Amino acid sequence: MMNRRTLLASTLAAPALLRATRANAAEWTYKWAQNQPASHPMYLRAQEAVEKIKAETGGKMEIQVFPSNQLGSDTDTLSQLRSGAVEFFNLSGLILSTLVPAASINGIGFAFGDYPSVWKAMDGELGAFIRGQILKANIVAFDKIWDNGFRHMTTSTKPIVTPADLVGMKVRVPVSPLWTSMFEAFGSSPISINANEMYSALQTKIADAQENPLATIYLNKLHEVQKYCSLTGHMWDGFWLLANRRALEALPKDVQAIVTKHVNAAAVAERADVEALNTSMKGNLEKAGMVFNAVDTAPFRARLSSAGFYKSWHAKYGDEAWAVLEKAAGSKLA
Ligand code: X2X
Repeated sequence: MMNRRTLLASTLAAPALLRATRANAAEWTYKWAQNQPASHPMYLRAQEAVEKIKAETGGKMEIQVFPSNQLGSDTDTLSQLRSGAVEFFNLSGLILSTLVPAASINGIGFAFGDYPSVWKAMDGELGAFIRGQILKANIVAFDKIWDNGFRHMTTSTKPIVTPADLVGMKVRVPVSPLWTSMFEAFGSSPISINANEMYSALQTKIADAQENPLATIYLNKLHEVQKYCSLTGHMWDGFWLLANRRALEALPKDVQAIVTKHVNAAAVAERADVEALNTSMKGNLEKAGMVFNAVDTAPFRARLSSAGFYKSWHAKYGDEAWAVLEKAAGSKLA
């Protein structure tokens, strides 16, 4: 509540504040959209980056970060990024694949077994290949992809122990042909739902299961509507930081360089934060009542194989892209 004294103080302070704002009037005011809540390192590190960008450009470049899909679902925000209504957007390459088909390739089931191989691939040849494809759609992907994590199954009904447990299960998946295809290969009934409607879809039992990294599960409170977590680690997924190309190139080169430097550094810091969270969140989720089980992944991978999943995606991406993926994965994916 404002009493007389604070009211007076704020009235007196106002002119000085106004002057300060005018002196530092931003020349560019851009929007940066994300789908995770403000408690997620993706938001915290983005916030840090925009403050550094503002300081280093003397207040000329002002970027506002919008967490929790405040500007719309991922599908909507991708349209806004293309039109220029939103200038920056963290988006899973798998969802971006509705526009840039090759962008889902890192999500192929069981391609990566650990973080070092993920970063080697995404900071190396595979990531460069994907960013090249994204640029063809007039969208710029900054070099360093942000971590979402290795994805695990959660359900409200039963633990997933063998591939047979997935048969017939209504699984919420993000809006992406790769996800649908993968859960069809498992014999599930995948339902495409954007992240901003995931909680309510699970709550109302439109879906009985979903899959996400532990940090994302916890920070989105999915333990409130899911009981079991089965550590399948069936794929790794990250968030590219995308920029509308026209908006980025409208900035002077030195401002572009400042933005690039800080967002890439933020991504690298976010990776460490999320990796730590993805380890520590198991305890938090258990305390919240979630029941965990370890999973032998070999039969799941064999199931994808026998369902023709690898063969059909190899054909879709083409030999060249598939060779880059297999090289990064360090094994044949068939
Ligand atoms: O929608 C999801 O499940 C999420 C949050 O992991 C993605 O952005 C792909």
